[in-house]
Amino acid sequence: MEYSYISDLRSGKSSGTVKVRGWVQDIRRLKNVDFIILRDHTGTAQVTVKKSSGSLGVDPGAINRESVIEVEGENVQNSISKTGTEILANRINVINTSMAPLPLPVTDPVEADIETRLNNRFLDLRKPHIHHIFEAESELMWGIRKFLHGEKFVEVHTPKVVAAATEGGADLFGVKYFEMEAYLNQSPQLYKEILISSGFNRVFEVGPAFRAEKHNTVRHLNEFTSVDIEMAFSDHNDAMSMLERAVKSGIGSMKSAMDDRVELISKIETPSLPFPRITYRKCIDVLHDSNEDLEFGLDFTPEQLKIIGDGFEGFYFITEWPSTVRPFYTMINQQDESITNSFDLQYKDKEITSGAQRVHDPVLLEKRFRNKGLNPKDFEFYLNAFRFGMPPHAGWGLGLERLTMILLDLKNIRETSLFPRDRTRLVP
Ligand code: AMO
Repeated sequence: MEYSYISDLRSGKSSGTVKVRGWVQDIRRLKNVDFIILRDHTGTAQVTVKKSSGSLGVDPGAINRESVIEVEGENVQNSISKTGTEILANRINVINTSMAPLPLPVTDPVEADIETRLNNRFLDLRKPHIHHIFEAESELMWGIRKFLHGEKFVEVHTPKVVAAATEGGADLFGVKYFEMEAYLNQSPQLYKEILISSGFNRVFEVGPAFRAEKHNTVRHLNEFTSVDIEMAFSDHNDAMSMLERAVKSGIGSMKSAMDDRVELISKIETPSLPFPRITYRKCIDVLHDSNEDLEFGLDFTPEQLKIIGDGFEGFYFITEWPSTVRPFYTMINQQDESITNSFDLQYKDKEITSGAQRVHDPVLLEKRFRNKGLNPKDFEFYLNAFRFGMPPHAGWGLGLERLTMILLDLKNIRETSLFPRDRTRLVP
């Protein structure tokens, strides 16, 4: 007999005698009957063990919570049972016993603090509402992937152990690479651009990015998942259009797959396009009007982004960032050299994505390196790709954990990373 998932019992897909397996979430013992709440990744079912049934093979009272068992029995629809599904057990087999007590309860209504939860992440992830975050993230990513495939992007995989910094030298993790000095990559930026010179018209990558940022905040991880694209013969406006459509596709996928699992997701509105845009200069005016002054050429603080974000319902772009705050690869605006053809996608006060048209002229690129105090010689492998025919190009990098966090209205980015890496956490 094949095994059923618990959701199949509820939907009526499996009926009669069934076999299910999962974790013992709870056991309630009454005089003549024991109830086991059995959980698999699709839900919970009540397993009813009549004391008179005798020859089940095990004593339910001796099974520790969170042990893995399999149950064979009759599936009956039961509107009285909390789970809506009842299995009258004929046979129970304990596959693997859990130790007791549990270091973290799986069903406790009072949530433990985040550090205790992360220390015991394997148990924390068994909680359905925590598990659903990652199913939602997967659906979100699937919607973005599907969209990019439809737009003829090629998925690529670039090295994570590299010789040069892309997003500023200070935030690099150094690693020993045999007799050479190496770093963990901060972004696939240089490689995705090289691939444009290699004749890939459109590329995307979903992979880890490492930032040795020392600050411990609810928005930063030291290893995060970067969703990157790069497109040839394109500018920042093309990249923004691709981004808003990718985000919409991701949200659509998440909503249609998760509606019944996460109540909150049904409340997320599918955004209408195009997303509103505001220039950096206009943001300074907004800040000025609310008595917060910012000098042109500096980055916004979280408090300033909150004031700017208050003017928008949801997603919006901040465009035309000053060249002082954008990396060397960002294209200078042809009319005004103090600004760049760049953008950030914001949701309220949170930055989700950075992107830009890139410099494609190798002479200008060398100048940009020098202006930023960098030595072009350290980037020869990158510069070479610009010297033998590089098309104009543009792209963006999106933080997957941040997007999931804002969509699910979670307060800490660690909630959206399975095994977060932060300033003090390297285990599990
Ligand atoms: P940037 O450095 O702005 O741009 O990063 C892009 C996006 O990645 C996410 N992100 C982070 N998420 C969690 N923790 C962090 N420490 C962290 N740092 C960044 C954010 C951010 O918007 N090469 C460019 C992209 C490009 O122009 O294509 C880059 O990496 O959501």
